[in-house]
Amino acid sequence: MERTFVMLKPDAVQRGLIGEIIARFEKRGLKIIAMKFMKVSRDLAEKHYAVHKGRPFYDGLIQYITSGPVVAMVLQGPNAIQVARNTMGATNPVDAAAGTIRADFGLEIGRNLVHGSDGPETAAFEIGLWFGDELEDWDRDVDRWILE
Ligand code: D4T
Repeated sequence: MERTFVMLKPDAVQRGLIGEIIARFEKRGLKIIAMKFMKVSRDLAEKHYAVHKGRPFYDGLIQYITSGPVVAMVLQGPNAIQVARNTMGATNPVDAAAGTIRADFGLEIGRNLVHGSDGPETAAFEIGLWFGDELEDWDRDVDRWILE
């Protein structure tokens, strides 16, 4: 089953949206197999966003992501990477479809509330970076009503 890394960024935490955002992933049917509430160190932020180093928004992005606690998690399910990204909406909330997290709660790309891995390799890298092997797969009784 596919796994993806999702992070509720500091604006989501500061605005009291943790519950509402996690509920959307849960209700969709994705299974949480790891989760932690934590402050992000500069070192972790730089590793996570290494692909963006040198881009004009990089410094602001590192500042934003290290500015307060985040909620990091690993979600599991069929096509979890794409399903999570569709649930979040386009990177820029202006372009996000109505009903997605970024459209419903956001206005600007620099405060877009959530992060989700963008492909299988990124997901493997990010899950390893944030959680190592601290994943807890579990039997969810309701799965037979979510997965055929
Ligand atoms: P994340 O990584 O936060 O889930 O976003 P995406 O995967 O959807 O988008 P991304 O990697 O292209 O961008 C990473 C992060 O940088 C911020 N950003 C991006 C920004 O502030 N200004 C910009 O012009 C871009 C392209 C938003 C998300």
